[in-house]
Amino acid sequence: MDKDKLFAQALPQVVDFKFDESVSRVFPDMIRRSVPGYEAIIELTGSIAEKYAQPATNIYDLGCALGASMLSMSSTINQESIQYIGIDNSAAMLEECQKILQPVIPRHQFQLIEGQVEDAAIDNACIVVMNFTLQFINPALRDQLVGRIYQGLIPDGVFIVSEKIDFSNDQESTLQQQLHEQFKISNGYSELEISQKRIALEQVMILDDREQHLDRLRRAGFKNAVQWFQSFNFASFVGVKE
Ligand code: GEK
Repeated sequence: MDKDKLFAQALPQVVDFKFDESVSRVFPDMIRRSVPGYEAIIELTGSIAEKYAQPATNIYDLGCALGASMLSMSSTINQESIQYIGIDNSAAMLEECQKILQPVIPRHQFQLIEGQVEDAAIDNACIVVMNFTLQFINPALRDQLVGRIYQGLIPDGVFIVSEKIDFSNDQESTLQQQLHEQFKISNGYSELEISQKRIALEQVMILDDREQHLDRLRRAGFKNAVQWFQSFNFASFVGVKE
C-alpha cells in the first residue's frame, strides 16, 4: 500500500481535491490516517448490515471508493441471493475496487457503476451505505438524494451514513477540529500537509452538523433515526425504514 504524500511538498497552487489515480493509489493509507474511527465504522457497518440483510435484495454502497464497506458487509452476510452495487464517479477508484472485490465476492454478486450518486437508481434495497460521501454532494441536492434512498429501501431496510460533521457551537467546533488535527499529526502528517489538504477540500467538502443530518433523515421518512458513532468531528447515523 502506497503512503499518502500528496500534500507533503509545498505546492505552487493548491487546486480543488479530485479522486483521481494519484488518490486511488494511496487511498487506504490516506483515509485511515485522516479519519478517526474509520476502521471501527467500516467494521461496524458489517455488523449493522448483518442484522438488516434480506434475501434476494440489493445492497448499495454509494461513493464506494475501494469497496471497504462492501468487503466488510460481505464478511458478515452470508446470502448468495444478495447483489452488491457500488457506485462512484471516479474511474480510478472503481478500477482499484474491482481488483480488491474480485477475489472476495463472487463476480455475479457485485456490480460497480461509474456515475453520479445523485442520479443513481436505488431499488429493492435492504441496506444503503454512504460512508463519507454525502459531504461531497451539492448541499441543494442532499434532501432529494436521501428521499430517494428512503423510497428505494424495502420495509425494515437501513440507511447508514457516515460523515465529517460540523458543530453549531463554535467552541465545540474549534476543540473538535483541534483534536482532529492532533490525530493527523499523531499519524505522521505535517502542518504543511494538513493545511494544503484543508485548502484543497474547502470548496468540495461541505459539512452538515448533527441536527441537520438527523432532521434530513426524518424529513426523508426515517422516523427511526439515530447517531450511533462519533470520533471527534466524524460521526455516523442510521435510519431504519419501518
Ligand atoms: C469508504 N465509502 O472507504 N457521485 C459518485 N461518487 C462520488 C461523488 C458523486 N457525486 N462525489 C464523490 N464521490 C468509502 C470512502 S471517499 C471519502 C468514500 C473520502 C466519490 C469519490 O470518488 C470517492 O471515491 C468517494 O465518493 C468519497 O468508506 O475520501 O473522504
